[in-house]
Amino acid sequence: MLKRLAGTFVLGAFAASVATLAHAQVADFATVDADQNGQVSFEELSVAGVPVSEEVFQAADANQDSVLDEAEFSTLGQ
Ligand SMILES: [Ca+2]
Ligand SMILES: [Ca+2]
Repeated sequence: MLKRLAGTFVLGAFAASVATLAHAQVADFATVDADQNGQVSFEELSVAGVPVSEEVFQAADANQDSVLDEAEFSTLGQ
């Protein structure tokens, strides 16, 4: 019983830390925009280690120009 409770607690703590990390990475547009051109490409996201799938990237790219501006970037993960 005690062992089972401890396992649940560890899993919960792990999930919380992953969620915090993902949120912090997605929020920092200037860091992800490696060439500082005001737009983030899918490649820049990958290099920055942001866990975004191609489907999520395309869904966030509202004007379909294959890059995310800061407004489009802010919709990632929402
Ligand atoms: Ca860029
Ligand atoms: Ca765009």
